[in-house]
Amino acid sequence: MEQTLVLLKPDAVQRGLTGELITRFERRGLKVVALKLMRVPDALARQHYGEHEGRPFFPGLVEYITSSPVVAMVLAGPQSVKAVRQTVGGTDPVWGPDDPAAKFALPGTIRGDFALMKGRNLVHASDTPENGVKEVALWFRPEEIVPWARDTDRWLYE
Ligand code: IDP
Ligand code: MG
Repeated sequence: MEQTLVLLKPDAVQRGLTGELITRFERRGLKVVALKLMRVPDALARQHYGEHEGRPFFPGLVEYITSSPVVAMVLAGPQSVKAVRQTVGGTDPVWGPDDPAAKFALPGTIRGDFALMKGRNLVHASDTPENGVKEVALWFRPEEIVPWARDTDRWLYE
C-alpha cells in the first residue's frame, strides 16, 4: 500500500490541534503505520526542505520547523499521497476568485479550515509517491514502520 510522510508542524502542536488533525486523516480511511513526537534537528530540516534552499522564505521555514516539536507520521492507503494532499489543501490558506485554485486551500481542507498564512500552514505532506518513499526513509527507521491489518480495511478498500 502506498505510504506518505505527514508532519504536524510546530504550530499544530502548539495550538493543540494534533488530535483533531490525526482524526481527519483517520476518518478519511488512511492508516497510521508510524507516529512520533520529535524535535527536528537543523540538518534534517535543511535536507527535508532542500528543494527550497535559496528561496527568500527558506531561513524562516527552517526556523519554523525546528522551533518546537513536530508530530511525524506515516500514513498508508490507496493513492495515499494524493488523498493526503487533498485533505491538507494547497500551500496558501487564503485566496480570492482570481487566484489559481491548486495553489490554495479550499474550505473543508485542513489548511482552509485552520490556517491563515503559508508560513504557518500546519501540515507537511509528501507531494509524489517517489518523494513519499524518500521522505519516509528520511524521517523513520525501517523498524519504526508498523504494518498492521485493520478490521475495517474491507469496508474502505474495494
Ligand atoms: P507544500 O507544503 O504545500 O508542498 P511547498 O511549496 O513545498 O508547499 O513549500 C513548503 C513549505 O514552505 C510550505 O508548506 C510553507 O510552510 C512554506 N512556504 C512556501 N512558500 C512560502 C512563502 O512564500 N512564504 C512563507 N512560507 C512559505
Ligand atoms: Mg512541498
